[in-house]
Amino acid sequence: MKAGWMGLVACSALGFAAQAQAQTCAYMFQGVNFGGEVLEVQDGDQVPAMGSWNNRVSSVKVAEKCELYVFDAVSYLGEDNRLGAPEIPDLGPWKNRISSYYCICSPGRARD
Ligand SMILES: [Ca+2]
Repeated sequence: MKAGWMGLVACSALGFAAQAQAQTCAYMFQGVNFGGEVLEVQDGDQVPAMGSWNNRVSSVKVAEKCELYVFDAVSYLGEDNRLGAPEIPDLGPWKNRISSYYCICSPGRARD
């Protein structure tokens, strides 16, 4: 039904391999323009429920070669979106809406 599920399967395999060398995949911020509290997301992270961060992310930074997949509902359900731009200071229609996510970086690429 959703293209995101294929990515989720790939993410599970890649995320497992990435555990050994945790790297920052993205940062999420509660305020626009990267303000307020910040949540660091590691390569391979899969978060089906965000607790106090539910519907509170307003801006994000995504590391180079990495992609952050976000969902409107918990457990990777609802509308989804792929965020690959390096910096998104205002999520616009996705502001205060993300309820689950996973983040994956391309394998075999060196990043700082
Ligand atoms: Ca939501």
